[in-house]
Amino acid sequence: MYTLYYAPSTASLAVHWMLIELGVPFETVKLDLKVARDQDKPAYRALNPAGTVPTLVVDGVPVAETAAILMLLAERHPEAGFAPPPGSPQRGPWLQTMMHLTNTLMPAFRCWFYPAEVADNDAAQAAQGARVMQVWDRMDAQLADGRPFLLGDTLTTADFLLTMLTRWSRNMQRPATAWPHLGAYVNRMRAMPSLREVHAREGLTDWIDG
Ligand SMILES: N[C@@H](CCC(=O)N[C@@H](CS)C(=O)NCC(=O)O)C(=O)O
Repeated sequence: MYTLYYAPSTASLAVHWMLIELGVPFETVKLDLKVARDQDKPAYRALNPAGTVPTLVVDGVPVAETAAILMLLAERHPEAGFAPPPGSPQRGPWLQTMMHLTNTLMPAFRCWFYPAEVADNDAAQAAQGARVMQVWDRMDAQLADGRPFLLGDTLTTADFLLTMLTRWSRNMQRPATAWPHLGAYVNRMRAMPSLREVHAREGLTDWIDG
């Protein structure tokens, strides 16, 4: 059994979306990160010492870190094909992409959204925005051959993660959708019923319709 601790419009969206796409049963617990600050309460810190969302409790065991949860779900549901199997040619590029998105792009966004955690000034925030745009350049180049998904012909965990992260740029001066190939990719992903469904379940109306 799965229980997802989430907050609307945050990093938990990728996991929430993947669970819907997998069609597996799960329960949700919604956290208020702003007013009640549920992430700081001892009961939640016992599940996730970092006090972040998402946390997915898997048969009683709490697991944090978005990329790790996506990869774990792919491993537990191999029939969905959301991760290239060990030993397959795409395994290396998939691992590389997941690590790149979680090690490079997510921290740049974290610093952009939480400037007080680093240097809270306009120049520092602009530097993080530039780091984000460098990743969009790279993703755009990867998608330039018209492949439907980030790693080729197959939907993988990298698509759940990348698409969610492109959403995070919606209020930036130059959002991910401004890149031609990345923008076309995002539009294809936005047509997926499961992505539309997770927006509805989380009460989100912006971005999904462009
Ligand atoms: N490295 C974590 C980062 C998750 C993260 O930063 N989540 C944010 C929401 S997008 C959060 O929980 N913020 C609340 C807080 O830090 O107090 C992951 O990949 O899951």
